[in-house]
Amino acid sequence: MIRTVATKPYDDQKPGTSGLRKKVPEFQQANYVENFVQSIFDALQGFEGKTLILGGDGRYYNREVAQKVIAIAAANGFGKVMVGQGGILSTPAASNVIRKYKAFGGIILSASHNPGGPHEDFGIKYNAENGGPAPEKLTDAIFACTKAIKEYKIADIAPIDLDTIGTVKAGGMTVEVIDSVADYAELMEALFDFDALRKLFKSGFRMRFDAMHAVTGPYAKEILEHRLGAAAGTCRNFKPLPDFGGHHPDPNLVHAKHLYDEMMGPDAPDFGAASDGDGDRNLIIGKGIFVTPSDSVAMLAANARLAPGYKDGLKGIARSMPTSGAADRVAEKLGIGIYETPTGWKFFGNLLDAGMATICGEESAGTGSNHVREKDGLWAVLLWLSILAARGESALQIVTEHWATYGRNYYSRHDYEGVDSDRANALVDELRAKLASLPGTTVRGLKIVNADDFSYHDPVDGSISEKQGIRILFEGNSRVVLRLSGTGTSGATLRVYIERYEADKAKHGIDTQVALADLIAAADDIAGIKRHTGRNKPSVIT
Ligand code: G16
Repeated sequence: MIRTVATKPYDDQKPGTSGLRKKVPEFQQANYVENFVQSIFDALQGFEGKTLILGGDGRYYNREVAQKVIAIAAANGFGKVMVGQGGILSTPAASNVIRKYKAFGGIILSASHNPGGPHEDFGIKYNAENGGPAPEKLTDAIFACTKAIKEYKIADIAPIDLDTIGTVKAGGMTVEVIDSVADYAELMEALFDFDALRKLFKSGFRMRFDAMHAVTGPYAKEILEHRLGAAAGTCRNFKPLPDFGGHHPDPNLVHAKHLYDEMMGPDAPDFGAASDGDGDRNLIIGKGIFVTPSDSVAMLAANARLAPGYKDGLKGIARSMPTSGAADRVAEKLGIGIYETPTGWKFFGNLLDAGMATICGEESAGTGSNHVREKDGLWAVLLWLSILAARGESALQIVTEHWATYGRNYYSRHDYEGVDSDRANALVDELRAKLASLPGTTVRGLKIVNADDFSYHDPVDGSISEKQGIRILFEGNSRVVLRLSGTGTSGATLRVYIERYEADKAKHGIDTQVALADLIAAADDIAGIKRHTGRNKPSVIT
């Protein structure tokens, strides 16, 4: 039976950088999930009888919400829901499944790298038929529906057994529980030379992969240990847990410090990597060398031809605006296009669909290619392994040689988390108001040549996205970028991105924070970071 249930709108269901993210208790309010899911369907057209993909990162509340989505999808007229076993699909795996089975779209239950548990974060996002995050036009339409919603439709069906692979009928709709890993592993086999990777591991190559008790555990175990023959124990923390073992599944130098320490230690394996809550981010650490995400996208792009999936070369590279310019130099050398987009993977979709870009990357530990329409943590790991295998060199050698060829972009991001929202907005407003007066002035001996608020003109659909980050450009191509995060759930997170380009090989061995010290001080002088936030230092430095 289908029920139509009267409801009242919530006024805070605006999707952020990547879907709606809130604390679990907020999602547990009466009809909160139902309202949002119904609003997604209200904003869409033409899905009657079609297939919806459903999966999540396995965090607390994943199963309950998966059941609700199925019941609401049935009541709204979907023909079929394909759901990952246990309600689990990594974000890139979900993107792949949407594309592979030509689904109408998909719902992904994830708050990505944010912590999980009864008092931590949850999230819901919609991906369209190209497998990518809903574009802004659609997220705006969803938000408009959440503000006007009066009722939702739900089918009275018994909870689906999400653990048993197979097909059942429910509420006039088909529900198919699929293996969460198989389709994704098959896609990776098509892109990479698994024989070459097996040889690498057979030769004694040692690796450590930390799944951080998040969704990539089963994927990494299957691909690295079972299919590629990496030694048992290569994958650590591989069992997905609803609270990620009490940790923060964010693969950065703070939350994956144990991996960093191991990789810098005397008995370090040859290669270390980690992924986040929903499997789209990656952390790459070679023996004795951390590779910044911005450098990683440049190095992957420069060497991608070494993997079969990219042997014909790249069409173009896209990076988010705050990501360093390292990839620009690679694109220039390869003679291909380079595109600078706002933060958010959704902005890459058009470029990938139009065949203008093949590899995309972001400073926030995200790299991916046109194989799906999301960033993909394990894909980045497999491409790095393919490059290491083909070149027969260590990560340290590859990085050093890359800098020698292209120059080094010293780069760091300073995050001020949980800042009072009014204070953070005041900082941004004050800075915006003085942008026009900055060019020509000198701060800490650094001459400002330009200052603006980034605005993106999508070359494919002509849409314009404004106020996407404040850029302060200094003489010599150094820059500072400031913006507020769109993924946090408590207060505001101020992100300060600092970058300096250094062509001289003799100056490539400086500690990053030392190399950027004057720019960091200048950023505070210009934006009044300490004054506005009341903080003496960032909460996280990456
Ligand atoms: C999401 C987006 C990314 C973005 C990141 C950080 O990643 O998909 O495109 O770079 O958030 O965004 P912000 O700086 O606004 O917090 P994820 O891994 O959280 O889905």
